[in-house]
Amino acid sequence: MFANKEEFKYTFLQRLEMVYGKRFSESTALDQYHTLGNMIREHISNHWIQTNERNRAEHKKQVYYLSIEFLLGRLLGSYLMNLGIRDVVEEGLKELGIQLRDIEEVETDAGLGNGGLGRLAACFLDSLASLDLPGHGQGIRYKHGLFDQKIVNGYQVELPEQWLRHGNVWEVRKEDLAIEVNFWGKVNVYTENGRLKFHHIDAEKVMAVPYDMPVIGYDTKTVNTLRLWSAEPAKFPMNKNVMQYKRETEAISEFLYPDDANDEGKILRLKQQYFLVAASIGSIVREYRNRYGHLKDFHQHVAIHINDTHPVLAIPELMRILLDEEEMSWEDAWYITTNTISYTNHTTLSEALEKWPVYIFKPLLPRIYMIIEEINERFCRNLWERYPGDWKRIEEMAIIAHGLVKMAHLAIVGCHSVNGVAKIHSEILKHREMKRFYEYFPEKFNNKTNGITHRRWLLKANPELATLVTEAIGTGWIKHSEQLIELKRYATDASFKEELAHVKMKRKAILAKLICEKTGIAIDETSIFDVQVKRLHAYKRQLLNVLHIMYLYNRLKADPNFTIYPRTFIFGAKASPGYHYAKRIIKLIHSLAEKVNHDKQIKGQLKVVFLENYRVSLAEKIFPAADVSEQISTASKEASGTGNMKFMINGAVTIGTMDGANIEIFERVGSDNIFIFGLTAEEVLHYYENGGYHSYEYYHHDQRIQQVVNQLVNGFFHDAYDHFEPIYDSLLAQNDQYFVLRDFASYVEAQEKVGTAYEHQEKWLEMSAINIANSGYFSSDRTIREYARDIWNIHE
Ligand code: 26V
Repeated sequence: MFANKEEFKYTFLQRLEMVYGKRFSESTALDQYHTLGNMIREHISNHWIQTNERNRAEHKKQVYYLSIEFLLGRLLGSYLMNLGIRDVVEEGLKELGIQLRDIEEVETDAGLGNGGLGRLAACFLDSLASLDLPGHGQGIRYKHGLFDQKIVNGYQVELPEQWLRHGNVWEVRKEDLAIEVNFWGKVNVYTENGRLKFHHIDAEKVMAVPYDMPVIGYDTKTVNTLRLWSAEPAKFPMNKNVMQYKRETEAISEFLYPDDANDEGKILRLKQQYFLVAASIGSIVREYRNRYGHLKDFHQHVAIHINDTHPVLAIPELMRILLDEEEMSWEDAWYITTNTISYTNHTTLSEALEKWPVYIFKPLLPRIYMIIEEINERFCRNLWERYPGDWKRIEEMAIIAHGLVKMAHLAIVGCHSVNGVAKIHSEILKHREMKRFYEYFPEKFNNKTNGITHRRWLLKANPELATLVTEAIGTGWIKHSEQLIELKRYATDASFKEELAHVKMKRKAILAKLICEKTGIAIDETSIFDVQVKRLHAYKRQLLNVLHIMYLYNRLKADPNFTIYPRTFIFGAKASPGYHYAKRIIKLIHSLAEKVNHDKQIKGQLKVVFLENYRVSLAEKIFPAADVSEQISTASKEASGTGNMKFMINGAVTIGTMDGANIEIFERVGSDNIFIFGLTAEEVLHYYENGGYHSYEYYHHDQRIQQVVNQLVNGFFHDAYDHFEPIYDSLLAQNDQYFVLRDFASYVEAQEKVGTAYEHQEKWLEMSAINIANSGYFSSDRTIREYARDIWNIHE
């Protein structure tokens, strides 16, 4: 089918006409996309079947990565690339008068995630398959992914996302493999043959129907599976309003992160979490029983990884099966469960640490709650033995306390491994956030610094740069990212640097064109492209970036002799729908853009652009064009960051704080090839613990700060009246929790250095090349090898 161009063209045309019942000349890009999709699925189905057969025959240990988010983005392009058939398809289509790129553009992103955690899951799937490891994803098939962002008059408006509107060519519905999930009802406890028995009765049943998607590795025969679960009505209950039951059931897989401000929302979130877990564990166990008959050696053949605490109910759910269905002793069940499951923490922000009220939890999941109570009791008893009389510590560490179930505590107690996602983050977990747990279970804690799939983020997203890299060092880097280090010797090679400059210019021109189409803003392609793209959050400090731009603008206005190297500041960010502060920052960026972009007096030295609806497919167009990567979170707050790695591999130079993985980037490229500023994590944490920071003093003593902060409320932004008052208050009245004013001067200084460095193009290109050369470490292949070796104990 894809052996050569002619064969491809023949099959493609035949299929298209057969399936759509129309002539090729009348077909739309969408018809063509679906035809191509179906051909690819057919093409890989043999490998998919064989991978599963091989896994069974060889009794290979299987890994299941449970995640509430999978931010896959578009799939066509990466399938073509990984299968090595992109050229044949592209050329074949060209002869038919079609651009492959146009077909790729009709695919809607699979945006079943929010940010870093979900994209990491997607990168991990790529690396697992590419390394020939038997690792599969399990998640929820949300009907609507993360909302579509529209900007209206500078304000964010959210629209439901509709990725399934035209169907999903990559999935296979497997109704025969559905799993029944139980909610509500009560538990009958009785004794039979001297054993306590638990019978869950009057439960409301929901059917979990799996949709399988193939995960194709790069240049391998492995095809793993991403299984996404959809909630459907089971048998309609007699005693309930049928419509209500249908609505409530389908709501489970309707939206990613439904608003949980009220109890109704909280119930839905908890339902989603248990739904994912019960369906996943149910199907894993069923398959295992079919193969091995019993679950005694389960942990030797299965590893289950939970991506943050959202799937932490995997612990009590597996216990339930081993206790109630397999009739194991508590000790045996606990041994198997804890040796099967492992956990990654992705944030220390307290608002993201999940705690569920008992009054919601207990009625919704009565048997699961009983098991958690038992886990908690046994754990607290052990603590009492170890720390007799230390009530305070036990209360602090308990899984259930003050009417709340603490999901992170359950995860640490019930897993054999707990890891953070960058060195500093893992250290903060051990010595601060989870200090008590580290003292008790030191052997469980470890670090796995995040990574990205360099195939999507360089080979696919930036073919121009990929070609240049390959011309210099050969193709080995595609499978062995560490070989990128060989580029180091080209960092001083004039002709390589010239080519590098050329590639960057080309990518900047592409982005400039897109910006003009989307926003109407004409930008100077030769200006510095200074980019901050990520979720909008106070700790990520988009505000610091904005205040710096305001300061530059003020200076340019005040002093006609002051000039800067022209800069284009590019933003992309979605704010959580209920996060009003973040939404005001989006408006602020727009108000600033309005002001700056139309001011003739500054002679085009500054431009501000906000790109709407930031998502994976847009990110793939932004990273290749960036000169400067903004990684400016308050030190200690960003667990790792992975955008920083995507910029780096595309040759952007970082301006950033010593936070998350920035620190490890700094360690690799050295202080000459990164712009570091601001407080260190230790200094920030010291302030938090001992006080001593008074933002007003910085405001008072620094004219520049005073001016920009005042401008938030003095009518400078006349289109927004008092809209920015809460931002003003956060900086002064609320004493600037994220140290924006504290780091301002240091940031300005670092930005000046960036500007100067860019003027020395030769040196800048050397920095850029050194960043690319050192990015190999940040491949998710390296991360996954570490998980496989240290946590999952699996082998290729
Ligand atoms: C929490 C919440 C709470 C409110 C509702 C929506 C929502 C969604 C997600 C989360 C957990 C966020 C955790 C997260 O995404 N952490 C990011 O993980 C990346 C991968 O490890 C890491 O690079 C980022 O630094 C970290 O912020």
